[in-house]
Amino acid sequence: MELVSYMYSGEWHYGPGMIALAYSLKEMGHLPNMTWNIIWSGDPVPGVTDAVSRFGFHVVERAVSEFDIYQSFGKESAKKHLKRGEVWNKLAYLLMPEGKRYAFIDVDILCLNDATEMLSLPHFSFPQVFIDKKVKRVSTHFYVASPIQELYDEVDALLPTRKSWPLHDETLLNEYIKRHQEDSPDLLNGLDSRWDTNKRWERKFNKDVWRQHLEEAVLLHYSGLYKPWFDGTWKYVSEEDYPESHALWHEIAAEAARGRGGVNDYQET
Ligand SMILES: [Mn+2]
Repeated sequence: MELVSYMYSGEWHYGPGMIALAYSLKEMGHLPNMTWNIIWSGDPVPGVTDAVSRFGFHVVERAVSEFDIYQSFGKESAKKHLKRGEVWNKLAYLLMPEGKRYAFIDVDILCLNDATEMLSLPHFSFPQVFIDKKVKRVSTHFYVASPIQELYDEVDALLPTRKSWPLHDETLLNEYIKRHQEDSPDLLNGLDSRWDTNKRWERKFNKDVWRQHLEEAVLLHYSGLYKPWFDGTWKYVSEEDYPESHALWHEIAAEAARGRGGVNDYQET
């Protein structure tokens, strides 16, 4: 089992998120030393790899541009439908060598409780979320899978047929699962809400329910455009306020900075 993450290295990069996640996976998650494959779109953000290595992960960097990610799947005609590689980032595990299980993890996540169960999760373990009372879809900020040639080929065939992907890679995966679940009802290992706790629940549930979720959460996802580390610097979106979740992130990021021997170790760019 290895970890895989995709990192965008533009102006609003996720470097601080990755460092806080690495620290939390070690300290709260009790994960053993693992290989963490970081797939960079563009140049690596300085300091991130060192910080993650210092927490005990063996970092393997793959510098591929968004275009390379696309190209590795072939199909020239699909190029025009791509926006910043969004369709591909959470399918980045498909670029990894076959024969292993990978845990793909977004870097806008904190680990809050023991995550060692992750090591024994089977192929195609996804959190499942309801889009309405009946229909479930999988969510892709964290999942465990082995690269599948068939999925790779289907993505390649599907991409040129659509102009937009409302949920980007999630749309692709959900379509794939829908098509194959009839033949293989056991295709999917659905994960419970401990793997899918979201900062937005801070306003969706009352305080007691929200805090109960936090107590049990293995992973807390900071979804949406506005990330806690953008505080005071994000000029495009006036995003909603999640004071408890954001305070928690800052608390853990500060601990992570101390754990690395000082906040100034990490150079913001
Ligand atoms: Mn995310």
